[in-house]
Amino acid sequence: MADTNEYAATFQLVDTDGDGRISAEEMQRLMAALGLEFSVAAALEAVASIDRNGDGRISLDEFATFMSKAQYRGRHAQG
Ligand SMILES: [Ca+2]
Ligand SMILES: [Ca+2]
Repeated sequence: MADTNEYAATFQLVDTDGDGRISAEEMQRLMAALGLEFSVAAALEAVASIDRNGDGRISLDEFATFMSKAQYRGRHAQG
């Protein structure tokens, strides 16, 4: 089980309108903040890859699941 508390602060930074869901627009803004240029299509694709219930937005739960998997992969990719 992913620990949602661990990712809540990050999630809230990304969820700029505070509706509890990360939209493709917010994903695009996050990538821009990270210095990456994402087209709307790429942002939609990124959201779709993290979205699990098919509502087209990322909930905290979905975000935490994605982040914990990403960290797991990252840790094991090193070396
Ligand atoms: Ca939002
Ligand atoms: Ca969703």
